Parts: sequence; C-alpha cells; structure tokens
Amino acid sequence: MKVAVVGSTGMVGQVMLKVLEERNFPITELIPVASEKSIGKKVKYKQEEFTIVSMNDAIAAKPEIAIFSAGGGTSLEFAPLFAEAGTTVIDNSSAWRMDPTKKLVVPEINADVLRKEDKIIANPNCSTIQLVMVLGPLNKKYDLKRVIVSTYQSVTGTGKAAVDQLNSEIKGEDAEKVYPYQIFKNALPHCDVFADDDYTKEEIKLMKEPKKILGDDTFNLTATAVRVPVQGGHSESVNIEFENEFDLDEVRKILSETPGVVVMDNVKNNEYPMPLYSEGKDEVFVGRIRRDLSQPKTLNLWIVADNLRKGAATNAVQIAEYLVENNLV
Ligand code: 11C
Repeated sequence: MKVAVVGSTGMVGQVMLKVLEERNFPITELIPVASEKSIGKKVKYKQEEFTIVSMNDAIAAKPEIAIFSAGGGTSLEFAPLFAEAGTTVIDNSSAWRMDPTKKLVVPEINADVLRKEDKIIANPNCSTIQLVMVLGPLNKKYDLKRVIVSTYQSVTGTGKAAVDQLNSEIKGEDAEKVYPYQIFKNALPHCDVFADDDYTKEEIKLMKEPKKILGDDTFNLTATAVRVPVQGGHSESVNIEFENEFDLDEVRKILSETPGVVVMDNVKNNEYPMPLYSEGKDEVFVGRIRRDLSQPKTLNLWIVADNLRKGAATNAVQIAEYLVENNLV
C-alpha cells in the first residue's frame, strides 16, 4: 500500500509516522509531504530516511491512502486533488467534518458507515474523539438526554509553538506567545478562536461533531473548552443526563467492555485518569464515575486521552486499517 503522510514534519504528522510504524501498517511506499520549505528534507520511518516531496509529486504518485494533518486550508485545496487521482484521504483538519457528504469516523463507534466511494474521510477533533468513545456505548444503553462537557486541554493541541511557549515560561525565559496570555500557572477559557454566540470554535466542534458520529441529534450538548499548562493529553469533566435510569456497576461494565476504553476508577487507592499517564497511550481512560446527586438519571465522569494519539494519529491510522481490512481502498 502506497501511503502519503501530508504534514509529516508537524507534531501530529510525527506521531502519525510513529503510530503507522508501531502498528505495522502495510506500507510498501511511504510518501512524506510537507510545506515548501521542507521539500528535500528527510523524515525517519522504520529506521529508514524518506525524502519529503511536494504536494503535486505526491498526487502524481497516486497513493492508495493519504493521511492529512496540515490544517484546514491545505486540506480544502489539496484533498480533492488526491481524491480525483483515486487516493482515499483521511483528513485530520476541521475542513470536511461537518460536510454532510463526508463521513466523520471514530472506528470503534461508527466505522460501519464507511464505503468504497468515500474518498475524503474526516477524522474528528481530539476532544470529540475521547468524548464519543464514552458517550457512544452509554447512549446505546441509556439514551442520552443532555451532556455538559468542560475540557482541560493540553498545549500540544495547539502545536509545537505552544509547547515551546509553555517550556520557555517554565524556565522563566522570554517566550514567543502563541496564546494571548501566559499559559504557565494559568488556565485559559479559550481554545481556538471565538466564533458564534461567544463560543470558541473548539466548543462548537465539541457540540456538533458527537451528534454526527453517533448519528443521533436527539440529545443536547454544551461545552466549555479550557487550555491548561499540561502536555500529556486532554481531560474532560462530563455530566451526562440520560432518558433512562442506569446502574453504576453496569455503566462501569459497559465502558470496560468497550474496545479502546480503559476504566480507571478506584478512588480508595487514588486511582483515576490523568494526562501525565495517558501520554503515549492509545486508549481513552475514564474514571471518577459517579452519580450526579443533584438530579435523577444523571452521571458525572472524567475522561482523559493523549490528544496526539487517539485524538489524532491513532484514530486516523485505525480508519486506514479498517479501510484495508474491509477492502475499501
Ligand atoms: C486543540 N482540539 O486542542 C484542538 C486541536 O480541529 O483538529 C485540533 C484542532 C482540530 O486545540
């Protein structure tokens, strides 16, 4: 399988190469693509060096799969050109996610929507992916009524410049600011830019994408997204009201039987998910599972995942694996 990785020098692109390698994805030819200034440079894959090529050279090579992590503008311009050349694009930007003609996929939840004709497939936002991994199985059993999510998002979600800002601030050095404020010792209720009705784009993604993935718009969802001085992953405090009554042990059983979800919930031993320990892992960790005592049929829980892995690269590679396993490319 010829595979192009577009945005191969970026934070997600680098993790993408690592995940493809770790999962031994059946690559016969790797085609790394990056911006003009990186063409001719090398990236490492399985101890070999591969030369970064231009977008046009990659399209001309007609790879079976192209995995994009290069931002919405690049994706809007070039994903259709790959698709016209017969390549199936798995796109990690927000460009196509809410396009009704494109599938938005978290493989454990809705891979069955994929068809051979899907030439541009959207990978959801990182904070959405970890949320639906938990909402999906619970919705099937108890029927979601209303979800309130508050996020605590890693600076890696913004990219390398944000990690550099945090690290410089920790060392007390002059930092180039990616955020409007210092992030060290701080929490910014501001992920991505402000958009409609004073919500940020990150909050809007969180409110819209889960309904599309679950194929269910009968529940309400609201979000507050917060950037915190953390690197290992995104955390989410989630309050879920169901239409039906639930049993806490059954909730734990359902989640622990969900592929890709790990229940880590033993408060007597101070066991709960944390971003420090989710870093580098592919699973979505859930804990602090408890009843909301303020109203019936309502649950509180805490979800953590590495936003660069399950929140981006791993999910995209899992989509690619599903396509290969089911002869869809
Ligand atoms: C963040 N969720 O942490 C973002 C990063 O739409 O794919 C990914 C943005 C996206 O800021």
